[in-house]
Amino acid sequence: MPAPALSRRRFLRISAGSILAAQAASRATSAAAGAWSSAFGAKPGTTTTTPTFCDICFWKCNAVASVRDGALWKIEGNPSDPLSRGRLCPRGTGGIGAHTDPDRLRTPLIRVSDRGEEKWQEVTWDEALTYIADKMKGIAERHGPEAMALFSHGLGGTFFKHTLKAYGTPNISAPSFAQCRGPRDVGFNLTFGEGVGSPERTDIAHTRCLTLIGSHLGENMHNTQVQEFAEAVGAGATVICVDPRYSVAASKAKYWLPIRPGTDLALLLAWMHVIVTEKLYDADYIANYGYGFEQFAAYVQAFTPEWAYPETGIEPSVIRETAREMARHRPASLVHPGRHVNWYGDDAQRSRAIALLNALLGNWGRKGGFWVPSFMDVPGYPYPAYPKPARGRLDNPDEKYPFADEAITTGIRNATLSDEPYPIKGWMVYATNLLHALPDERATIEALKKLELLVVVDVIPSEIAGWADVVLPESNYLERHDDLNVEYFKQPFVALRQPVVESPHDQKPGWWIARQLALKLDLGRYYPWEHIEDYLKYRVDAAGLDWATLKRDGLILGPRPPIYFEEGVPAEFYTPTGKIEFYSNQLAEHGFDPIPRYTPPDPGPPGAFRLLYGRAPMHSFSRTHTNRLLADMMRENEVWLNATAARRLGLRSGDRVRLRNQDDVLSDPVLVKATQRIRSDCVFMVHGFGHTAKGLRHAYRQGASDAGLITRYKTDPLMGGTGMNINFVTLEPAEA
Ligand SMILES: Nc1nc2c(c(=O)[nH]1)N[C@H]1C(S)=C(S)[C@@H](COP(=O)(O)OP(=O)(O)OC[C@H]3O[C@@H](n4cnc5c(=O)[nH]c(N)nc54)[C@H](O)[C@@H]3O)O[C@H]1N2
Ligand SMILES: Nc1nc2c(c(=O)[nH]1)N[C@H]1C(S)=C(S)[C@@H](COP(=O)(O)OP(=O)(O)OC[C@H]3O[C@@H](n4cnc5c(=O)[nH]c(N)nc54)[C@H](O)[C@@H]3O)O[C@H]1N2
Ligand code: SF4
Ligand SMILES: [Mo]
Repeated sequence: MPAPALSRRRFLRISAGSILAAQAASRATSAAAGAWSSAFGAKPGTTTTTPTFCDICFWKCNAVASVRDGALWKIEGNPSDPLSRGRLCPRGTGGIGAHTDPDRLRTPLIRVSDRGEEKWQEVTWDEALTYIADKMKGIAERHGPEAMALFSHGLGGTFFKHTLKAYGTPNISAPSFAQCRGPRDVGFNLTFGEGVGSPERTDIAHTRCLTLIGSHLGENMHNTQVQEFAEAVGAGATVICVDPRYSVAASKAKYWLPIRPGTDLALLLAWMHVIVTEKLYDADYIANYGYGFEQFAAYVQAFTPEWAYPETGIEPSVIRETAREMARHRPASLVHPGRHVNWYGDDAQRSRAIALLNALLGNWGRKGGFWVPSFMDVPGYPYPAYPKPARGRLDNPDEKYPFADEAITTGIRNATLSDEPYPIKGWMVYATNLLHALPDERATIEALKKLELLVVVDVIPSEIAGWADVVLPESNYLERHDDLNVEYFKQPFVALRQPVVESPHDQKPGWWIARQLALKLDLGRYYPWEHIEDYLKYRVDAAGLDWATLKRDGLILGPRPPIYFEEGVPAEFYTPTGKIEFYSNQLAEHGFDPIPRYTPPDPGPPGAFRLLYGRAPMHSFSRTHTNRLLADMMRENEVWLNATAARRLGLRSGDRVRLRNQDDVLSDPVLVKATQRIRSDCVFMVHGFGHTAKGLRHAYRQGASDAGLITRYKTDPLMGGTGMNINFVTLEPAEA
């Protein structure tokens, strides 16, 4: 386990009393917007609207869904929502297509042939859940309940986590740590004593200078961030965009730095060198709040822009100019911490360097930098205590990764493959397509083959569902309740997801599935409530909030508390020294570099391109490609290839190629996009395409899968994250 100080987090808590005024205000808004009523039992010719929150990604924008003549008609942003501010992203608006998707899972299925052959028998819920419960009881008897693991992504997993904890396993994990934001939060935690959270605590709206290191806002469609980015650009903020690719964000930038991939840490050290040697940093802020600045200042002396130039390919004059520009605007100068940061295996240290650069700008707790979030105090449900597992978590044996403060998905996979530190016999997988989300698909398949039980809860017949023994079809987010969203934000709120329309077939909500499974496992005492509304109402009442108001408005806002040091938020840092740690004793004690050190990336085989990947505005991960509305805007992905390199290879835009990686894995055919918008040492593709599950009729073999080519990864020694930008490909023409 990490040192206790590392995971210590304190936030402002907002009590129920202070909310009453805000509630009155929100009632006024919703009365003006017309009262929202339930769509169930709606008469023909009528339109009903129901507030809920979106689940096409994890941003959880509050939305208002309209049902006209009994059919889902449109979904819009909820005007009183601080996240969406009344506007959804294209994916949220296209959520209708998730409800009407003809490829959806319709009934529970049990496998009737070999794993992965996707041959099923339709069964009743009772048959499916009895089958699973019997298998789980057998696993618990023979191997202990810790031999079941749960992979679960998103809020919908709440009740599966509850059932699995009641069953007695500590092995619960999500790809959001070791495949997404883990290194960033560890790097910031080591520096400021807190992570950046989700939604990120970045004050993009008020910044005067925004530095983006790969964060491709505009393609990365996290709603609030994109809106604030547009505002900042509109207000004339300087944008510095560091990306090997001319991203949408780069097109808004004053400076585009097309960096050699994998060398960002060299650039960060050189920027810090300039800011320190030219004394451009916030000296008072550092004197008050910094620890180990002298050692840090001495350390960065060596990293001149001239040193960084051959590494990064960025001219020394540009490094100096951008460093000065950044410093000129401090503290309203923000170096975005990014989100998906598992790139090269040194990611926690790169993220720590980003944190240190921000610290030099004196922007933590300051307007235009990082605000301090708060949340409303909503008590949990008073369940009986969970049984104490006989064996601890197995994803990080002997604390090999001492700063991993969440479970490591790939650690559970390793344990499944090696039976060390103890065997894993069953996986339950909720809302995560592990074959697209985890690197090294072959290792995942090997692990799946070893299992005694694989249960997948999904909404479409995804690749991971194709390997399951039992597939459970969940009601879509527009058709169900989930747990409350108690949001940590600059303006805290509590939000309700509630059904807008009925499930079209025999799908069931997650809470119902998890509860029925618990009953079959003789764990009924963990579900004293019968319907989720009883559970939700309990929590809302216990928080002193009004259930009827929440149902009607979809969210209850707390008052906007102070969010900056200058507004009176105490400047506290929850590191071991209570200061911003320019020098980290914790890291030194564990044998790591106390100040980040740069190691050049592996250049890869001659003639090969580094494989980079990212987002498209109209798709989420691997989950939206059967959504007919979203697929209409983008049916397949392309491989971005530098135009000069394309000419050399005799390729043109619109040609179809296959990508072959360093381990001889060949992709499906994919269109070439020959463009000057990318460096000549890398290619780029949008993640999540190239589906191979046969039930995904509309998405089947459309485009190519980046995940399939990510056979290698480099593990972050601090926290176990999987750096995935270390694969290389060559291109060959696809046969007609
Ligand atoms: N190669 C590669 N790997 C990556 C990434 C990458 O860019 N490239 N990105 C990484 C990042 S940043 C992240 S956050 C992760 C994301 O990883 P995941 O969260 O696993 O993302 P998806 O691939 O969309 O898989 C989600 C699955 O949940 C299902 N689903 C959708 N809605 C529901 C629902 O309401 N109920 C249920 N039960 N299931 C539902 C979808 O059909 C899909 O099968 O992937 C990581 N892995
Ligand atoms: N539309 C849409 N939006 C999303 C999502 C989605 O699925 N769809 N997913 C959400 C989630 S969970 C996440 S984590 C985020 C991920 O989005 P972000 O955190 O913004 O970005 P990444 O996926 O890390 O990075 C992709 C960008 O990094 C660049 N890049 C690659 N290698 C390097 C490098 O070595 N150095 C530098 N400087 N840049 C490099 C790529 O060219 C690309 O522009 O997006 C979120 N928003
Ligand atoms: S950012 Fe888009 S997809 Fe994500 S929750 Fe908001 S509207 Fe939905
Ligand atoms: Mo992510």
